[in-house]
Amino acid sequence: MISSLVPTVREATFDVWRTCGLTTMFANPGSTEIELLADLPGDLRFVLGLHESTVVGMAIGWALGRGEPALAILHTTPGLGNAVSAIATARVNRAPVVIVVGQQDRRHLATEPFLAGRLLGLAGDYPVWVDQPVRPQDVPGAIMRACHEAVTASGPAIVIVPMDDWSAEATEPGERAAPLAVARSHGADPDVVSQLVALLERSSRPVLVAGAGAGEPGSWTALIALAEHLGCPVWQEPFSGRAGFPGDHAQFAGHLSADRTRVRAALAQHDLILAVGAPVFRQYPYVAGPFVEPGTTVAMVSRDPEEVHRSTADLAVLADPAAICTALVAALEPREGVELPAPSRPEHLDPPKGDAPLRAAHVFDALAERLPADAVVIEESPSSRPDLLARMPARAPLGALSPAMGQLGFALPAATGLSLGCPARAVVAVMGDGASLYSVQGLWTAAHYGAGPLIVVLANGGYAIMDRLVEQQGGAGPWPGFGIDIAGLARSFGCPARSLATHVELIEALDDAVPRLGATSEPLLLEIAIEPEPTFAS
Ligand SMILES: Cc1ncc(C[n+]2csc(CCOP(=O)(O)OP(=O)(O)O)c2C)c(N)n1
Ligand SMILES: [Mg+2]
Repeated sequence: MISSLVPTVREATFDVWRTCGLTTMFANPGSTEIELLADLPGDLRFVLGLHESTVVGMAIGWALGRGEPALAILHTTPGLGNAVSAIATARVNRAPVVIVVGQQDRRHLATEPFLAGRLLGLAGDYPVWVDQPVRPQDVPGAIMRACHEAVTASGPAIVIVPMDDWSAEATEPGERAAPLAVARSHGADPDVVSQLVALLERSSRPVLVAGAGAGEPGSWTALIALAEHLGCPVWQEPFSGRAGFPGDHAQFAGHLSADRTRVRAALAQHDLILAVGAPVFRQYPYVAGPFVEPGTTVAMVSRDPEEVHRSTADLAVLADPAAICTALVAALEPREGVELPAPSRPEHLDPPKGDAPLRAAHVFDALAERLPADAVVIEESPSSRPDLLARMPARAPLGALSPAMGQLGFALPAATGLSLGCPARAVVAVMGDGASLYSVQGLWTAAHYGAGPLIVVLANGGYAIMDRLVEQQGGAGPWPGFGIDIAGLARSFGCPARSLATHVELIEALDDAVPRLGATSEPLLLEIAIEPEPTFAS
């Protein structure tokens, strides 16, 4: 950064253009683009077109001729409207063009002032990507992402920018939702692999982060091989939809937390982070600041273009994780004697004393001791999720699944579908009592069609996570607790069910049910009374 002053969104955008090689802009401007274009720095070249279809047409020619993305600037509805036929041409001629469209001032857009544009759908579905950044600070990252989107999909990508955004203060480049560089690989292209090899060879303390995208059997095996070759710790990405690495492996460090402060702390001792099958990074509560400590290099590999394009990484690789991991093992010297973290596995919880109630951890420990290594555990127990993940490590591909969209009511039908699809596999859904009520009628289907999952319902009498979250805000929620006879409901749908409250009952029920999993064509629901967790941290 040249000056000590906080750069504006406009200055940060100019830096993005320089990084992306977008220093020539084709434009036909209007009043909504004055803030952007007044007193352009000398290294940015402005080329005026006298109608917007010629603006985009020139950008197409530039992009196709140079084999690089081009930049076009258009003026709200009149400009974008006039350019639509050329935008369609860019799509069909496969020209990567980044189009910045000016918009009226955010502060009175709601009142539809003169030149306020309904821009989002104006070019139809010809653009490969369209974005209206949620806040001014997201504009530079959105334009960088548009460049990646345009190149990956070979077409026009649009970012709509209200005129007052340009003068807003920018955030640090390390907080942009776009990687500095994207490499695209069919299989494991040597020039792409060599970029990752160079980063790993330069790194003295690398760390791997496994994501849901490494959960398929091929990636699972290839990532284990890479981790063992590098001798480095492996974390599971925050709030993952699926395990990408065995939780019982000696190099498994744990599940990353879902806020930036704790992600930074967990990865602080490493100079290189390589996320495999995961974006950088999935979060839950918003916390300001960068994802990593200054000086840390971040790379990621994913087959999902959206994950690649929005990751806050130095290098993002669009490729098959299995192919890349295998190629890295072949290209790198094995590392010996790297210090591994002591994984923070919770102590086994002793049975409750006297009349003390069961806790979720008792259920998790008892299940983990009994389930076969290839069991599928579908987690949907919001307030005890971190404990479940820590106590019930995935040991095989598909060993741990979660509703990645936050949709309660997924685990029960997913367990039914899994049991029907893979009848020889032990399938367990662990659900909150609240969660179970979103899909309890699914038990009828499981019973009727002979699916054999075990449905464990943690009955704590309400929405414990909501209670903990509202307490953290210093308030109280208006939602009541509830005591619903879920085992009774299950029986009414034709599903065998039991209600349990003691450790003895728990052990006896699991000793009976678990050995039959994968061999039974009858579902079973266990409603287990537990006390609500006293605290919650995602
Ligand atoms: C379909 C749907 N509606 C609402 C929510 C919001 N929500 C998240 S957690 C929660 C309460 C969960 O209660 P429960 O399953 O009993 O788990 P506990 O917090 O008690 O562990 C709710 C309502 C959601 N995630 N999905
Ligand atoms: Mg509950």
